[in-house]
Amino acid sequence: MSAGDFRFPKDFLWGSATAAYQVEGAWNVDGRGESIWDRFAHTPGKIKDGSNGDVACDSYHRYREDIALMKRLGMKTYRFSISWPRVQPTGKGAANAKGLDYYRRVTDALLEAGIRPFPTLYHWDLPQPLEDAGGWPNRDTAQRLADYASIVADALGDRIGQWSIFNEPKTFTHVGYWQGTHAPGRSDPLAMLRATHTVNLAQGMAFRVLKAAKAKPQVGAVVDVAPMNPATSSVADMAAAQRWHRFLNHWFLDPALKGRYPDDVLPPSRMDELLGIQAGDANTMRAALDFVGLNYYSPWIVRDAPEGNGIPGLNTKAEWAAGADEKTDNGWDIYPRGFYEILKDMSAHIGPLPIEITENGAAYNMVPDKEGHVHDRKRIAWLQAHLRELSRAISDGVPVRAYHCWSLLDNFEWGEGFSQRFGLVYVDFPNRQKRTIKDSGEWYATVIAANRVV
Ligand code: IFM
Repeated sequence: MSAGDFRFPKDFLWGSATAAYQVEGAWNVDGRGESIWDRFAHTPGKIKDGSNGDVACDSYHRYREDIALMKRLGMKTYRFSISWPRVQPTGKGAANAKGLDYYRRVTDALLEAGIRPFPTLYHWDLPQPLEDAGGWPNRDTAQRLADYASIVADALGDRIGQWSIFNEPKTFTHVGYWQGTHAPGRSDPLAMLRATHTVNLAQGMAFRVLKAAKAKPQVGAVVDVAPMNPATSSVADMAAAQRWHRFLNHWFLDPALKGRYPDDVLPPSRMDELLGIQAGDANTMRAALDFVGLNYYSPWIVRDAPEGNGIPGLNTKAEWAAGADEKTDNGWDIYPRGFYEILKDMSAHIGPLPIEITENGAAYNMVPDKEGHVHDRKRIAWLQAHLRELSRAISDGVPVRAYHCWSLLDNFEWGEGFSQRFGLVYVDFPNRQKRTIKDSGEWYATVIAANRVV
């Protein structure tokens, strides 16, 4: 490979990703139940711009238009999520036939367009009644997820070849139950720890359910990962960065692949009590994952915090930063090299399992010019730099087989509402949801067509 010529393997899959609550809208249509994100976003003061996902991109009604856009850009894989309260409104009991029909229609339309349907079972929208019963810190929620998985597998299991179970379990447990800035908005570090254990149990249980589906699918985990850089070269900061690395990057993979939690994060004598571990849990958590999905945005800087941080023994203070001068519009550091670093690192950790990049992208908030064009050159530069690092990692032996840009569309960015735009396609929300392919979308189409980045 010469400088300026970054190639990808033959049959590499290019596509994009979205999530149900961020794009679907139709929050109370056709029998959909309430999720924790409906409740959270409807609570004044929780979302930066006071918005919510009630309508979002209205993809519930416009999915055909969105699939046509993907096809026009040459995409071959679409990572979307299934809304739990749309298919099982209270998180328990009977399925909602209209909700399942929607995902059948989406799946069939993708297949017809020659695009791989790649669903995620859970992208953060827990049915509210399950949160009222204790949410993820309540271990019963694991069985609820397995039941929901079985409903979805019965309905779609004949036509899906690859499933992901959770999206970013670290983010929804930490930000939802510890920091409290995402739904359900709790600030309880010990509840967060319990939540992580329930999620690991649920992952193993749902894995077995999905593996039994008709199409004999591959089933994987999607985790958000990042290099954890020590704030200084002191022994204490370096050890803290290692603890944070294991807690964030390995916490939801080791239980599946090894049947145990990473060492040296929690005090060994208190693990069972803090996580609520019971006899047999190691086997329940195990899942021989067929692939691992990795999401990458930006690294962390970590320092030792002997004063503690609410998690017994963890003693870290971590910042979502890389010390870079340049930032995206939502203030995240731009550090493409971190993509290469974490891919090498995670690949060494998980062994020869295939990897998919399930999310990677940037928030830039350019709007259309007078002619209606969106010249988002900064996003092109961001993607180009990251794709070069990805190509380097692949050349160095990391077995990555797919890349999903986050996101296909500008959408509801959780606590940031609609203030941050990640899309390759601009969405004019007040103007009848008009979609406009940005310059970055056209550029991405040329990358896909050439299967290389210059
Ligand atoms: O929008 C989110 C997505 O839902 C999960 N990963 C990070 C994205 C950007 O913040």
